Amino acid sequence: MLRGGPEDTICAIATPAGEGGIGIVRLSGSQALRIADKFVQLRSGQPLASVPSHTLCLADLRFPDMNQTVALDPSIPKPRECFDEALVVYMKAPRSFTGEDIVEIQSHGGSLILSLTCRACLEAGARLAEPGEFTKRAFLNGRLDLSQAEAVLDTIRAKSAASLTAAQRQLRGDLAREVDTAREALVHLLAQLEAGIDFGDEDVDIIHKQDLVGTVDRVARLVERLRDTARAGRLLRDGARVVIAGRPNVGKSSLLNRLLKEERAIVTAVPGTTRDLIEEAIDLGGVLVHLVDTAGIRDTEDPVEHEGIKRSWSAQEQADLRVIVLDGSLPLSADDRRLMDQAAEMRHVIVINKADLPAQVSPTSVKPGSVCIAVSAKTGDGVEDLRLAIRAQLIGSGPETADGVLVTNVRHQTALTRAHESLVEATSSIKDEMAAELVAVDLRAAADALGEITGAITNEEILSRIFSTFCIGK
Ligand SMILES: Nc1nc2c(ncn2[C@@H]2O[C@H](COP(=O)(O)OP(=O)(O)O)[C@@H](O)[C@H]2O)c(=O)[nH]1
Ligand SMILES: [Mg+2]
Repeated sequence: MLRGGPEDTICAIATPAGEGGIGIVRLSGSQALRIADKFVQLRSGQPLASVPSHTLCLADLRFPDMNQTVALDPSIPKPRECFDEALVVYMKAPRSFTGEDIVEIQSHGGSLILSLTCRACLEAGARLAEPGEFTKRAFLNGRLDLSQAEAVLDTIRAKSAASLTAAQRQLRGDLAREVDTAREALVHLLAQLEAGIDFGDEDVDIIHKQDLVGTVDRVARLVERLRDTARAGRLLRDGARVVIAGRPNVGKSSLLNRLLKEERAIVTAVPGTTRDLIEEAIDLGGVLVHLVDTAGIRDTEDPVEHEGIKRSWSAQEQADLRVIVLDGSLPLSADDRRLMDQAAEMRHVIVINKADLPAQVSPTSVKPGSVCIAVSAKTGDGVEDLRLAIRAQLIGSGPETADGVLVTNVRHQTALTRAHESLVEATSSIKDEMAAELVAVDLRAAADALGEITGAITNEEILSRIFSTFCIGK
């Protein structure tokens, strides 16, 4: 079978495996109509080609009397009779997802029906699509830039409202627009600089140093702002790990249960009850959070508890945020201090629990500069404030996360970092009165790094790395 040719007409089952009310097989390429015509018979008796584009038509699916044996699953005999009825739509190029002629066949969602439909496509001359090939064609045909193509996958995989919003913004081209603005400013500068280089530096001063510094600085700040959204963006996309830590019996497991709104972890008055890590996901205002309850930190002789405490420390190290729980009805201990000190350099929230009991710890007496919330896991008081505090610590509450562009993709983040480094280099070269050629090299590197994000600069290796992570049929 031929592989990889962009001129082939490709087909794939576009709906997930298993049974469903409907299932869709997609055909894309110049031969889509001709191939569909071989096994799709419209009830109206018209040929599919004569129906206006983007119109759903009722049709029967039936194998023609052909003897080819390009079998998808040869163990299944080909039915002689019509094997399903379907709604079929033809989308004429370029007004389709891929920018090519597309035929979508919406049959009943049984795996046998869908594989027979695919088999009919193959026998009529299509080949099976590679993972992500439809989206790759959309990119190659200019329907999407690379960041939008990646957003297709993020959209499909989104598990929380916030990650879906970020993916949708990217899919609509918000990131691409910002990146393009920055890149175009650099390309414009480069043209001016290169003109200056060509004329020699004596009498034609095409661009003033002040203008040059000003533009590079403006672009550097834009790139830096985008890059700095990446941490929050990644947390929004993948979810955050929040680890609840503290001494035994301060109420960590009670707090986990409160946040989950279910009795997930065992709560007892016996210190050292929780020994293994307990992990559950919650939705914190649209942000997916993996909450982890841990063993209480103390000195112990018990080998099982000791292992649990080791796991608690390593979970704390890997956390995006630590919630350090104190028992507010008892004076602070050395272990409490140690936990807070260890968390100081990381994102953390301090919780003074058992606020329903007479207080021995006041918020002002704990760590200055730390966010500190009084709650009662028993009554639920303060738990809502804690939710808000955790969310704010994770993704901030600034305008950039509220409605701006978020960088959620590591590939974009590293490209932005490289672009920024080159711009910093360029700035210092300009200030040091270096030759224009040297400045141009850095500006070119920055422009190219930005171009990688949208795919203005790309190569087959980058493309296959990106699209191979897609599912077949997307
Ligand atoms: N009065 C009061 N008791 C609490 C509160 N939170 C937890 N406890 C009690 O403290 C004990 C230890 O709770 P637990 O959640 O198992 O603590 P952990 O060892 O930190 O996981 C249990 O008897 C809980 O009922 C609270 O907010 N107020
Ligand atoms: Mg516990």
